[in-house]
Amino acid sequence: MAEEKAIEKKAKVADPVAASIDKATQEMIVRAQELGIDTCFDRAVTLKPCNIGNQGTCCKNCGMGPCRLPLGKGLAEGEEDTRKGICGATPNTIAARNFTRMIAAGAAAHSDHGRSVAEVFLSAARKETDAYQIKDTQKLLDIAPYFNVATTVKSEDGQDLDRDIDEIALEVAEVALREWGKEEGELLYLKRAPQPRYEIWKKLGVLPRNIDREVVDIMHRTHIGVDQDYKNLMKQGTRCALADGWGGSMMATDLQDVLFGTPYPLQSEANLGIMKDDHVNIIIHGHEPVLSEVIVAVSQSQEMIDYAKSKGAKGIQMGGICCTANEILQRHGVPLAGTFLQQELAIVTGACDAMVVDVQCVFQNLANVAKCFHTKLITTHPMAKMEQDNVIHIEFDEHHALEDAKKIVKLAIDNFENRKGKGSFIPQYKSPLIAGFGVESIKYHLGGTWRGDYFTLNDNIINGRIRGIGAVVGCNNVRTRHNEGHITVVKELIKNDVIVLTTGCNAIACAMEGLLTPETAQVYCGPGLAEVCEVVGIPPVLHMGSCVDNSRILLAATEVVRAGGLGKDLSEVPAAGSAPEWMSEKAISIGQYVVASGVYTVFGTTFPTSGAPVFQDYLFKGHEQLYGGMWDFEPDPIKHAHKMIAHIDKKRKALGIDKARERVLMSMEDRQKLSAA
Ligand code: NFS
Repeated sequence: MAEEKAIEKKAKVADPVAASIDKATQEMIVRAQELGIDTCFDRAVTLKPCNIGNQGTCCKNCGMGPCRLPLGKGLAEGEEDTRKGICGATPNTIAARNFTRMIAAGAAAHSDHGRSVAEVFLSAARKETDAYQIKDTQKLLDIAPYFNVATTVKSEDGQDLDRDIDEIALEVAEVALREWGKEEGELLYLKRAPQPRYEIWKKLGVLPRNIDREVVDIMHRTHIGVDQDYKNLMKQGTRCALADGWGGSMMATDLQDVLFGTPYPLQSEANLGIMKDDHVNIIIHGHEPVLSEVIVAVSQSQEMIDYAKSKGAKGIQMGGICCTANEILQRHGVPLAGTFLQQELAIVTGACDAMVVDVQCVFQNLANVAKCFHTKLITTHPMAKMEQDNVIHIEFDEHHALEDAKKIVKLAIDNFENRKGKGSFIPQYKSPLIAGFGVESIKYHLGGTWRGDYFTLNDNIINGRIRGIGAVVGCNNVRTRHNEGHITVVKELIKNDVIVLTTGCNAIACAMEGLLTPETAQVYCGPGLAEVCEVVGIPPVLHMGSCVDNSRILLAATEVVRAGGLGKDLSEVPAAGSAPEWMSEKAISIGQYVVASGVYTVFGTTFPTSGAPVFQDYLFKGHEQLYGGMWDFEPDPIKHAHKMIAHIDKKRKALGIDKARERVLMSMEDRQKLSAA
């Protein structure tokens, strides 16, 4: 009997190879299981998702429900859908309400992150803090006009004089911060989109008024008894998503760049193997770089390095998880410790002296895992605390940022000696990478010194060496094999000459797989893309930052339109979006603003509207008529990539550049035949 129970128990843990394609992850899953510590991979085996919620047709917006309307075997051709909730809500209404609420939550998370940055920016502009200064004055001058802030003043004799940079910073900070709650008008950054795109949004009535209002509007209209028309719900969903992509997220990126520096390509490494046995290991996890920036600076100070050495360590090794990882990587080269699904595993190494978290994508189970080791788990944000008693809360405030950061780093160093004799296990896997691409650096790299612009990229798309652009982004989802979707989609795209722009956990997955190096081009790319990468010296997969930095992808695509030859609007560019392993509400908000920006976007894993086919059809096909971009769902990664490629080819054909590609990709044999003829 006891034996049976043991077998039963054994059967309920994850199979490491089925759970992840990554060797480091597999080893750590095994180690956790040996130590009797459960991780998300094991919990996914025992905890099945709800099949009704999964379809988007469970309504729990009032106390009469939850009203659960599963689709069952589906509807026969012509069969009427008679499902309805207590109030009469149809599956379309319920799925649309749930979907728009996901957008609201996602937009709120990104945009509140943006607000925090704007607040710190204001403090810096007012010189209330020593920890932050304006680092990139050129970027400040570049963005000021979008906030209607003048960068020059007229002298008495009519000459343009440069305005004081501090004055500009202060005005930008004040105007930017107002974007969250201003009473009238529309978001200022919307005008950064190509004019025809802006006109579409205007015509359809989806120009966001301010950021907070669009979120509140969704919460109101999805309350019981308000909006009961799925199209009208999605109109607001779009408005809110645009407030994220072309508002909160875009301002987060820009203000971070001004404060912390605009990223330029740099080298680093990725995966759990970046941790070091003889160093103090500090893992930073979460999203907002206002804290991590200062922690990185403090941990690199001689004072702290000496202190670490005095405690017997050789130095301090920082590593990042999730989007904080991408932020400190792209600006400082701090290595990536892993993706969203590796957060518990970083502690299971036994070598993590402190894990510092702020907001978003942080597992509550970290506290339970930390209990089994010496690891100090430190929460830092007033909005994100944990109930477990082993968690230390050090509230971070920009006004005493340096002291807070010092306290945290010291705590980690003091904890180093508690690791002694307990044994650690760091999986020996890491890959080299190049990260830190953005609108500015693409301009430089693909434009060259003489023609610093997007013409070269456009030329290569027009002549067919580059087939198109794939934006592959988003999370890991434990319901699918860790990183398999990400890597398969990306490899299939570059094999077919589609250059990939990546952010978020996809960027980390690509880094772990070694795809973020120029050498990758010769191994995995089709001949056209390989040639371009070799000539220019870039990887075929460009790391563009964290998830709020998807705004960089929007602006890069806008530059492509501006450079000419590839249409007048984003919807005409041979490009497609993808989130092969999405899981978060932020991903839904991103998907919606990318679709509303005119881009075909495919999601993998699962789709949260499958129980409402009419509504889903509206997202998948109806949106194309409205926005020129639409959603799609494809869990098979190879088919997923080929749907993107088919869309890219459709756009090439519409632009009349499909023939060029056929010429470029002719084999040597074909060419010889031609010249013989
Ligand atoms: Ni994006 Fe960042 Fe990762 Fe998904 Fe979470 S880290 S903001 S939400 S899981 S990509």
